[in-house]
Formats: sequence, C-alpha cells, structure tokens
Amino acid sequence: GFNVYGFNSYDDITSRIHMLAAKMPQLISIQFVGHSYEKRKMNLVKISTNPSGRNPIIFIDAGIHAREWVAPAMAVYIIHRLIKDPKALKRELNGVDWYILPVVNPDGYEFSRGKKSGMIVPNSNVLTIGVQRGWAALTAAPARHAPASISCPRFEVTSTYVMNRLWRKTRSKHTKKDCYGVDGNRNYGFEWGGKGTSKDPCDQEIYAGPKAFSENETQAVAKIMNAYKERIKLYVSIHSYGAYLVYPWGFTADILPENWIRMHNLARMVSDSVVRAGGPAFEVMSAGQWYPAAGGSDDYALAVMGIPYSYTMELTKNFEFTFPEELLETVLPQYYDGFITFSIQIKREF
Ligand code: 0X9
Ligand code: ZN
Repeated sequence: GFNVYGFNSYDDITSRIHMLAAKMPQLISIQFVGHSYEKRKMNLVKISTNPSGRNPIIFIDAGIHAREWVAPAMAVYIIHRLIKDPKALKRELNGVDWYILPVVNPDGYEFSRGKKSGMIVPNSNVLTIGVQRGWAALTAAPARHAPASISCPRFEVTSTYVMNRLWRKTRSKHTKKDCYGVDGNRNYGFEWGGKGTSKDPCDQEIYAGPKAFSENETQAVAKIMNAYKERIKLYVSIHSYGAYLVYPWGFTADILPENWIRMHNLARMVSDSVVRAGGPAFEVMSAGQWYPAAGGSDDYALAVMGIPYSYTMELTKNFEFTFPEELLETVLPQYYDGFITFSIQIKREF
C-alpha cells in the first residue's frame, strides 16, 4: 500500500492523489494531461487556495528519469505537506498556486521497479555506503537513523533485473533494433540534438529521440507549461542523484541567460534553508557549467516558455540510484524547507 515516506508504485501514487482530491476538492484538483507511451494516464496535481485563477504558479515535475525514485517521492511528499500542514495554508499556499506532475515517465518508472519480474529480493547482496557529510540529522548520535553507514539493498538478483533498476529512458520504440526508450531530458525542443546527446536509439543514457518532442511524455509537459506560461514563475524539475541546484543554460557552458544572477541567488537561499533544516548543501551553478546537455526541460522552460526562474534539482548524493527507503523520512522534510523558501521568494517578487 501507499506510504508517504516510501517508493510507491505508479498505481498507488495515482489512487492516492485522486483520493486526496476527492476528500479536499476546494484545495486540490487533478487535471489529466496526456497518456504515456504505454497508455498510463499522466495527472497534474493542482493545489490552490485562491479560486480567482490569478496567482503565480510554481510548477514542479519529477521522475522524467525512471531510476531516480527519490524524485517522485519528493513530489508526492510536497503534495501531502501542502494540503495537510496547517502552516502551509498561510505560508506556501497563500498567494501561490502549486502545479505538480509527480511522475513524468511512468512507463520507465514501473519498468525500473521490475514489477513483472518478481525479482526484487531486498537485503540480498547488500551494499554499504557511507553517509555524506552535511546530513547532521543522520549522523547525530541520538537520531533514529544513527549509524555512520547505511545498508542499502541493491536488489540484484539477475543481470536483467539490474538493467531494469537502472533504467533511465522512456519505453517507446523508434527503431527496428531491439532497443527502447528516449532520454526525456534530451527530447525538449530547444537546442535539440546538441551537446551531451546521442542519435543512437540503443544508447541507454542520452538518446535524444528521432526528433524533438518525439515522446508523449515531454509533449504533455510542454503542453501544460504552454497553457499556464503567463502565470508560471518558477519551474523545478526534480532528479537524483547528486546535490546540485542548477539553472539554464544546460546546452552550453559558454553563455549564461541574462537573469542568471537572480536564479543563482535564489538557489543559494534555497540551499541555505535546506542546510538549516539539517540537510546537505546544493552546489549552485548553470547546468552547462556542471556538464553541457542539450534538449533539457529547464532550458525549454526559460527559452521558449519565458518562465523567469527555471531549475533542475538533484537530490541525495552518495547513494547512486538505490537510495535507502528508510531515509526518506529524514531527508524529504529537509528538502521541503527549500521549497518553502522558493515559495516565499516567488510571492515576494510576483
Ligand atoms: O543529465 C541530466 O538530464 C540531468 N542529470 S541526471 O543525472 N539526473 O541525468 C541534468 C540536467 C541539467 N539540465 C540540462 N542539462 N539542461
Ligand atoms: Zn535525472
């Protein structure tokens, strides 16, 4: 069943958001935005206390990369805090609407969960990884998650399963070869096919697709962004793993957008608030200064949609893609404080 501090199935996430919308229709509603390649329904969660339809919008998506399970978990956690924390009504929700797409790539997400394989054997082949510095809450002696290192089930049983767990792309097919999927974050229609992308459909990581927006999933995101572009003031695409909060341009390291200083400063404030909550600091820079990769959603949001603050947020350093589920309870609230800071600043400016 569903657990707000867990890695939930796409079906469990979907039924949970519908249940919340049914229980609190004046606060939360669901908009169908399109089908994934395998015909899963993509749902936008809209949270608002102002029926005028004039608030600035914070638009968040997560899970464009299948294996980055912490990202949908973060998005789902944000939804719960916004509607269940009484403080959020006066603070995060007062004067700002939140539009959240918790799983951009549901086909890939389910594939990485290995649902049909039945091969998940937790605690077999356990991998131990040190806890990163900066996670004071994890290493502090009396904390519940006290150990200095954490056992992380690697879920490794067969080579097929390992492939599935580390799946990144969508699940579409664009070639006669036995190769599937496109990297959604190389598929957007700005500088498509540039640096850090591949034309090879069999590339497991950075295949940009046969053309820009070849994927249902990226089309659906672009369509909602376009529908609300005048009101969206902040776009955040949540990924893992790492500790980066990056802004455009991602397609090149050579130039920066004219508003980069404002994006940089806001990112620093967000990082500081996560640190104050006991979490790890983000490294802040342009995406291209980290590594150039063209066709990303963040660049598209700024360049084509004109959204003034656009970010990619990478969560959970040091655990690669197999972040231990039992740590979500500790880290999700820490990162949430960063989103509070985002909302305070967006309200202040717009
Ligand atoms: O490469 C990516 O798509 C992102 N990193 S990840 O490890 N989650 O795959 C970074 C994207 C940053 N933005 C752009 N390059 N536009
Ligand atoms: Zn990613």
